Amino acid sequence: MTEFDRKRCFMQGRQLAPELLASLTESRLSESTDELQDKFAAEQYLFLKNVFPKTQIEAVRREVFGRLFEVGEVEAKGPEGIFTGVSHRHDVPEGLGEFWKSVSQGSALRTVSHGPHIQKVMDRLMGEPAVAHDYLFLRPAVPGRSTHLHYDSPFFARGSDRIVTVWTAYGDIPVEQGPLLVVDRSFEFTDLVEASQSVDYDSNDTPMVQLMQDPSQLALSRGVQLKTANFEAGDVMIFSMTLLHGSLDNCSPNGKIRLSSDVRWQPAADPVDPRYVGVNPPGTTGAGYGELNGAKPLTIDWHQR
Ligand SMILES: O=C(O)CCC(=O)C(=O)O
Repeated sequence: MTEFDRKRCFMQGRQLAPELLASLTESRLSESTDELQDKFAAEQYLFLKNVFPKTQIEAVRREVFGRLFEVGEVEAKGPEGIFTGVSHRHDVPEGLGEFWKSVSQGSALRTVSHGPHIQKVMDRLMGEPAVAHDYLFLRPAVPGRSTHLHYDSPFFARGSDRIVTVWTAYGDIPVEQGPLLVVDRSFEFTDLVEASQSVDYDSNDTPMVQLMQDPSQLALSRGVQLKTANFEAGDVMIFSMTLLHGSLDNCSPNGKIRLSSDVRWQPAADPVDPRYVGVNPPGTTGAGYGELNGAKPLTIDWHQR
């Protein structure tokens, strides 16, 4: 396991207290299904190492950064993913939403995010046939971007109550480049969990569900740790709707973009929220792929929800 530098973890410009930080528990697909299911039940997450081969991850980087190169956002067509600091994305004739839909439906990306390998993993972990939502949240995070702490349940309050998030690292993402962070045992914060479960987020008028509180203060007051890791290309985090999570600030000094996707999976036997299904999924608020942070030119700040 690569230890991470606890002094290099920031969220929204605030340095996280090094003594509150700890490593995510690592898991591997070579462990037995029982072991993996027990670990998920105990911690409500699985940090699965090396799920996808580097060649497939590289293909995703080439595909996505190739599209961002077309709109002037990255320096080269290849897999490097270095932000230029400018964007011509507003000029695409099809509009921002259609542009982002086509990037989000790229074949190399979908081969990883929705392909037979992850399908087998999710069938196995769920212990029954699983299905992925078609709607995919692709996140190219330039330096300065991060996601505030939140639970996912408000966005997936319809359909199945057994949904999980599958977050995939498309490239090495050391802590200074803004990987995922979870608040350990936050499924036990009954007040916060119940508050999040009372919200069915469906429009921009829904009150904000992200927590603006300093993550270190929150962890300190609840007596828990903040867990993250130096993610490697092809690592996957699977977590429940009742685990508080966000992402670290991307602090790359050379403009390296953090690339990840998150997709929801659920038992196929359960009803699926129609907002997240199909070639033109409406998305959380009905604005399709255009409502996502990823749909914004990389020069524009992310919204909070
Ligand atoms: O990648 C991020 O910045 C946030 C991911 C997230 O919130 C999620 O996967 O639910």
